[in-house]
Amino acid sequence: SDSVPEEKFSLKEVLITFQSCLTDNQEIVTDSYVNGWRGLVRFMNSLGSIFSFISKDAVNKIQIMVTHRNGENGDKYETLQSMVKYELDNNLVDLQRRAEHPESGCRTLLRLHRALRWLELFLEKLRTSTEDSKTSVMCTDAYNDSLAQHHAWIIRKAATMAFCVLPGRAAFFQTMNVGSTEQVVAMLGEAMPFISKVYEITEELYKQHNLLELP
Ligand code: 1PW
Repeated sequence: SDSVPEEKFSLKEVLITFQSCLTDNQEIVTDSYVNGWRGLVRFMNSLGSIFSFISKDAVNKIQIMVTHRNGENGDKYETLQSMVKYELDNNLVDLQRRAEHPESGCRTLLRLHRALRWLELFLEKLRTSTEDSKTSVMCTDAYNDSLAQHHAWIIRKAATMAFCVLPGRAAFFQTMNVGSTEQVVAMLGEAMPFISKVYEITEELYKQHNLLELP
């Protein structure tokens, strides 16, 4: 199912949404991708108010994608592949600097795509962590290996400060609402391949069209 239940939050439901992103011919369904991100935002918000500054930008980006999808040419945004083709064919992407199309689907999605890599690295660290591992350290390492290189100094500073107050590993696993530590680790083992697959296909799509550095 595409929907994320409102009442009982479970990270498993969120990760499964990313599974439903993929069509039979390996295209990524925009609505499912956006729904996956809605779930991630709810997860971030459940980590405490300090994370709301981080989720705020994701919420903005989600809204931009929804606006494209609900617009006159919404059908062109059905998959990420059709979006890229439509926007490039019609010169709707700022390639050098942000100008006429500061909120293109392509540049907006790229920001979510980069953040998904962070999430992937972080969850993988959590999955293979031990009892004495620190969530703040795992989260910071994942960030420095991915998203940080695309962020200005001030954002990096603020993000790194937010990570410091992440709940410890045990509390963090409880926030996921999946069950025991063993169940969390098993769930992550099942769900991570879907996130990785979605990430890889998007990365390949952007690479093919030379869009990985969009301003
Ligand atoms: C614990 C769960 C972690 C899930 C990953 C969440 C990623 C959230 C994105 C971090 C945003 C930090 C503040 C915003 C920075 C923006 O400048 C930046 N946006 C992103 C998503 O990286 C770049 O967007 P911009 O300024 O080029 O429009």
